[in-house]
Amino acid sequence: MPDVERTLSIVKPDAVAAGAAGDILSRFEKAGLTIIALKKMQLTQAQAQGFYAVHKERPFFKDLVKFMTEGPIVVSALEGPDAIAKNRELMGPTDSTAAEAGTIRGDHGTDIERNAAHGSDAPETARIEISYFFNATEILAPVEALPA
Ligand code: 3AN
Repeated sequence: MPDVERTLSIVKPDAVAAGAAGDILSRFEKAGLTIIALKKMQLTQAQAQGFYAVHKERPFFKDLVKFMTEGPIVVSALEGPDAIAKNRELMGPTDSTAAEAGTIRGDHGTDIERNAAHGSDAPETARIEISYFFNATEILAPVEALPA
């Protein structure tokens, strides 16, 4: 049995501006992932810098922060069997020019930076990234976790 995992997804400003947020969320649901938290927001510079802090020494950091703050994003927490790998498979590779048609980045991305979507890369980063955007009351708890 695959592990039931949670992952953080971001529909990035390029895909939101193109009106592709609904298509992208629908791909997650069709693949068996459940949206357990969802919001639309525009990141401040500080929020984008904090989210991508692991990349702060990389040459593309400044441009990445500029891109991620240029317009609204749609952030969701997804839950389901192998959610982390499944989301990354649906997205395709980081570089949209290398992504196959039928993947999110192949259909909605432009290049390595303007690549339509983000997905967590491991369980520990998923936990940190979900809590960066959602507090406990914003995440749908499984029924069995609710008090009787
Ligand atoms: P992924 O989002 O596929 O896990 P990461 O974590 O390596 O990729 O990179 C985070 C984000 O930084 C990417 N989604 C992309 O927007 C941007 N990025 C990564 N590598 C480059 C690069 N060489 N040039 C420009 N932007 C990049």
